[in-house]
Amino acid sequence: MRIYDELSHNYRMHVKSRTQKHAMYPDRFYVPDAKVPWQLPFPDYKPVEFNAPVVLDRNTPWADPPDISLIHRPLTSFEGAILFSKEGIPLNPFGRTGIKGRGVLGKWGANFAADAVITTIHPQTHLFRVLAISRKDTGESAFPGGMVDPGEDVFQTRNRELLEELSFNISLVNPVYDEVIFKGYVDDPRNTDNAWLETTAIHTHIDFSVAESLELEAGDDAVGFRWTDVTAESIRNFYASHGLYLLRAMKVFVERRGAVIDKEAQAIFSSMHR
Ligand code: RP5
Repeated sequence: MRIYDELSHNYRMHVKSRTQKHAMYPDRFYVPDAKVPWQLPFPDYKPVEFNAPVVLDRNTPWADPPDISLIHRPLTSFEGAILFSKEGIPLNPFGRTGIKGRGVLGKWGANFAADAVITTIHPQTHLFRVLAISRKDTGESAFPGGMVDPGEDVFQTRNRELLEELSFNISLVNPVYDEVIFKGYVDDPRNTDNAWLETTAIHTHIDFSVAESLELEAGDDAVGFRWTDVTAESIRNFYASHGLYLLRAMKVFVERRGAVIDKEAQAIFSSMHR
């Protein structure tokens, strides 16, 4: 299967949200592909409920109260109207995950994040490179990013996370391009039936000379970073659904800017449909 079709299929079926999990989580109840949508009956479905102690702690400022009736903000999603259980609990818009509760996520329903997709193109190889961090929790390559704090817009979150995770002050850089390229569900291993990640991914393309001049240092949730060549293999190895957003970002960029890119990227893009 071609990489874009493979990643799109896995994303729509939220394979990682059903088969991977945070280290603290109990095993997920097995949800076969055919039983993912809530609309399809699954009378034997008995997922364990899990809420991390920090999420239940009243002194955790970023966590909602366990009693959902005490929440007064509207529960929203980039994916449209949220379904609710009979008890008034929000249901994951992509379907069953095999775990109930909020896991390690603070908010009932969507937990909103912002991600920085920073790319450049090597002038000799014409390979796309993307700035990837190694996540502290899983060790996987991921975009720098994090949760949107109250009162922040997504650009402020993106800028703050770049400073915290890479000591990168993006406001000092003159980008070729800086645009929101994705808003929606993230197939994240922390997702549960009742709490999940949604993100706004912002694609920033910078000249190679600018990329080379950056003095970056890993910090906070990032235990390392590197400029990663974008190949089919590196795209597949990205955390959550970050590889899919990266593919989309690069394709849109190439179409708009007519950039010279390497043969592998051309082959990948020619297999993508809008
Ligand atoms: C991902 O989790 C989002 O796309 C974002 O990269 C990240 C936010 O969570 P933390 O990095 O703050 O744990 O799903």
